[in-house]
Amino acid sequence: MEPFGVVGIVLGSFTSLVLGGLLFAAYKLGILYQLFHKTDTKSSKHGGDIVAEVLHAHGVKYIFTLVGGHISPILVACEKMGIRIVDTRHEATAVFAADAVARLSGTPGPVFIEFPIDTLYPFHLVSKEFVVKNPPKGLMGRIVSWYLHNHLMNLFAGAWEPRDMSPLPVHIPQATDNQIQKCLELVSRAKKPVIVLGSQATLPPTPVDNIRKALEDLGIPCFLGGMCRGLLGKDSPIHIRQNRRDALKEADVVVLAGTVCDFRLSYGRTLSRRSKIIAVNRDKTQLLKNSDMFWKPTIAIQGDAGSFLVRLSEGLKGHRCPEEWPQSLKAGDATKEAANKAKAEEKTEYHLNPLKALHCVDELMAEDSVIVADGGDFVGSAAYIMKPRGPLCWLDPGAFGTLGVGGGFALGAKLCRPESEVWIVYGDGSLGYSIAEFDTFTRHKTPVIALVGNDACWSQISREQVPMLGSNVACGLAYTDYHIVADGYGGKGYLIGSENEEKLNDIVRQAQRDAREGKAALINVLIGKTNFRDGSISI
Ligand SMILES: Cc1ncc(C[n+]2csc(CCOP(=O)(O)OP(=O)(O)O)c2C)c(N)n1
Repeated sequence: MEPFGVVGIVLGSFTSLVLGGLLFAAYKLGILYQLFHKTDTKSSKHGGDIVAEVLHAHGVKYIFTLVGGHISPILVACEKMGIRIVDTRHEATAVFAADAVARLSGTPGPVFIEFPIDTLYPFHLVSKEFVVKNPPKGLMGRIVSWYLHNHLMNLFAGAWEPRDMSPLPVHIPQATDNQIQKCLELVSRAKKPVIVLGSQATLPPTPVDNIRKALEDLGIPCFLGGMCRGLLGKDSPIHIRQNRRDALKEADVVVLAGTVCDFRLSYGRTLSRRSKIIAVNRDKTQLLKNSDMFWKPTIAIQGDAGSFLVRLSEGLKGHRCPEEWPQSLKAGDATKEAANKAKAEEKTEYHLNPLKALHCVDELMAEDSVIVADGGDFVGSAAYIMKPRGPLCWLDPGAFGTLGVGGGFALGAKLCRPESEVWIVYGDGSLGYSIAEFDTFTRHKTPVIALVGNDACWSQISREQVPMLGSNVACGLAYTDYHIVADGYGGKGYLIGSENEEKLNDIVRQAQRDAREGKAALINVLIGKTNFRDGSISI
């Protein structure tokens, strides 16, 4: 090879290396992007406007918030767009309110998005922040200034170009025809089938009323947990509320529809090895949780529980579960409920029997009521005694029992269902997290009703901490005048103790009237102790 040729090749590859490097740097620094997308330095538009446009395009009706400069542009733009801004007294309430709206309206779940603040304000304000007060002298100073200017221009390059803001499709896994066929065969042969439904079964796309109809057509006894409480209405012949453990031991086929084998089903140990188990869950990890260790699915389907139940009932048209089975379980319910009623009439050593207060509200509450559960023992009792009247009429924090959801859930629920009575059943401990939201209920005209079981104690914890560890440390509260706090925030507060126990019904009715007239109400019921919750999980 000629010596000049060698030099030429070496130079050629060096030049392309340099060119490639420059191109890469221009790409990384956004210089290439700026060649095709201009920066409008005169526009007063800002990133908050784009967020508002996207939310609007997604049909968002409410924003729950607690204001801050880092989100002001979003709030102002959303308000202009006609989205209602509901400002709360604690951010946690804002999040719980959004969660409630998602659950009641069908937006599928939470998403976290973080915006750097310089993406949210208009060019003329952001550009001021990019001016270096004391730039270094010489070449370094020039490089820093150029870098910041370039970053600024890049940030706004093409920012206001039209773009598609419509919602992205959601992928929902579904059972295959083959899986459905196998399930039809199992269920059609079953003598004692049981369906256990968890919150996931209420998620879109299947409307809850269609799921209810499917379950009624199947005639299979159902246990309803989480958001499914109320799915079958108040007095359904196939809704079984008590003795779940015994029913599951006796069942020959169990359908876990969106239910997870976590601590609530003793990690799957509640299921019998003799039963055929059909498990349906959208999420694979949840679907198989603790399987092979404590339980074994006969058929495990990664799919939507609601759609599965509808297809099951369509496939089994004309077939019904033998009547005697739900009837025998229902008889067990009647016995247990009669015992609960009798327990509610027992006198506690001091103050009111908590079960009595719960029975009273259950009997008087409106048929369209939404019940929000926030607490420990008092709320645990409510879950047995109060009967949600229909689908999506019960909101609780779910598996972790996170205290503090009350104010936010109720706020979201009242906005979604302004005509409905919204009840919050609170323990006195959990009330403390969101009592300040009575201010929000007043300002935003969302008159809900709170029933507070005030035992001056974090009872669910105390109940086991004292016998196990011999101390009540950190479990004590006081019989605080929470009703006065509600008054102070512009609501209506009532106190019920043993001395005015006979007024319980009247006060509940008065609170209902207050809510209809636009005032949030709080009934502070001083309660005594019962052994109703002994033996239940308390962590
Ligand atoms: C955010 C949060 N903190 C702590 C707990 C633990 N915890 C579970 S039940 C409970 C007691 C609740 O007391 P209260 O609301 O007064 O209801 P009660 O049990 O007295 O009826 C506590 C502290 C929890 N579940 N969530």
